[in-house]
Amino acid sequence: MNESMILHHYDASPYAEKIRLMFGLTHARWQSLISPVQPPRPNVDPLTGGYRRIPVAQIGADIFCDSTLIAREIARATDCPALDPANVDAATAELMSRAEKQAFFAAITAIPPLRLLGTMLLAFGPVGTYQFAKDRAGLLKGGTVRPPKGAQAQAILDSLMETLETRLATQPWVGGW
Ligand SMILES: N[C@@H](CCC(=O)N[C@@H](CS)C(=O)NCC(=O)O)C(=O)O
Repeated sequence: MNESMILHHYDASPYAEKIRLMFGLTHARWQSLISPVQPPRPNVDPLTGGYRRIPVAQIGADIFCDSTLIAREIARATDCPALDPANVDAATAELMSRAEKQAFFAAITAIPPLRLLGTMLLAFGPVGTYQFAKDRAGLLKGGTVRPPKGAQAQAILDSLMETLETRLATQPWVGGW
């Protein structure tokens, strides 16, 4: 990349981790700007005009909202077309969709509630945990997504892991070339 990308992100974001791994794989130069885990995010809110997801990337005055667009930009800038989600085969696209939709929620709801609470209390403290839970509950409110719970969530994760195991048994990459 000529001009390095600024990534607005936070450690625990799996979507941001996907992008951080792409930086590592391509040896791209990038700059990190850590955001709070929930709005308000004074560092990024003025740039995104209401888009509230993480990660967000910035190159000069250009802002990239959504990890698919960010991945495409990294693929273009580093001449690594295999990283462009538009270039993956149908089976890999299906796997990505499972990982980013069902498994994204299942990874949280498969954790026993008390353990999840303990983890959040350690990470955010009591007030932060209340604020975080309220924020995320608000995100789901009124939406059509109903996260899987308990055994159902675990089954989704197990099935994803099984698919990954099967693929990696015969090829060095989960997808791409
Ligand atoms: N389609 C988006 C989804 C990103 C997403 O849902 N990110 C989570 C964090 S991993 C998020 O923004 N959660 C709410 C928040 O942080 O405000 C993408 O691919 O970038």
